[in-house]
Amino acid sequence: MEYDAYETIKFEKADGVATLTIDRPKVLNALNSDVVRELTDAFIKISIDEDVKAVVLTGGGQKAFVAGADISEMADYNATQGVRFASNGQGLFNIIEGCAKPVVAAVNGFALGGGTEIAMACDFIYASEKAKFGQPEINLGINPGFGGTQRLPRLVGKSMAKELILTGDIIDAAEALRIGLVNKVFAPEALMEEAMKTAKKMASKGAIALKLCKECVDQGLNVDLQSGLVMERNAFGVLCATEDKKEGMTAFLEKRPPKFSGR
Ligand code: CO8
Repeated sequence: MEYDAYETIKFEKADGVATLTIDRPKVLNALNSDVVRELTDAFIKISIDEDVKAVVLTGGGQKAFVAGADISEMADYNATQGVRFASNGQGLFNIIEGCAKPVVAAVNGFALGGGTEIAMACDFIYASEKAKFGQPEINLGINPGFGGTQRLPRLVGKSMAKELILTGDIIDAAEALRIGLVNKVFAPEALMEEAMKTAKKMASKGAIALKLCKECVDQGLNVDLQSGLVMERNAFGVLCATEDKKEGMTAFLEKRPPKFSGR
């Protein structure tokens, strides 16, 4: 797979894991149109790159994951430009959520506004003890426009989401863990290693099973229980027809680790 020569993000690929680093540390990795465009391109390619089985998304430099959408770019937006930027951002976040491969957000510092929003579009979040989360858009006279009003309540519940969105308060990693926004918190120097370890563990599983598990959880949350169960049993039927299912069950019975091919 040929990837572009990106300018605002770094792309690395090793051992089945793609690491994407949003890399504008001078402005705390703020998301401008270029970052949104380059990440969109990278995630579309990752989705069809058979060498990539899992993804880690993080921020460049020591201080930030992403300190939000780029305020200097948005400052002069009119309504049309605002809708376009929000719609491109939402499109990217939908692509991340819908990516066939699991995506771990490794939040290494400030994750504010669009930073919390892009992390929530990933499958789950690991955070450094230095991480800070929040939706401070209310302080700028705007609303979270990259999915925050929708994904945050789904993750932490309606009341907690409203308190964060309506006050603009910033919370630390321990509070984010307590309210269920992040899965685990690590010392800053351990964060990437732990995120990579988990990404590699997922990369060793069957690719079709990973994709269908992810889809059943994500799409199941958007429908009623019975419809979700229909999705689940149909996914089960599909997986019963894969070589990976045969390999997984044969390996169990032969008391050896499975070697999945993704077929
Ligand atoms: N956009 C642009 N530049 C930024 C951003 C940002 N979001 N955040 C930080 N920067 C820049 C600063 O301007 C500064 O640049 P310079 O050195 O040229 O002055 C540099 O990064 C370093 O930042 P600070 O000096 O401010 O660093 P501090 O340690 O003092 O403060 C903070 C760190 C607390 C993170 C502070 O920078 C801050 O409050 N940043 C803004 C946080 C914020 O409000 N984020 C939300 C943005 S809005 C958003 O994300 C909406 C998404 C939906 C968009 C919908 C489309 C229309």
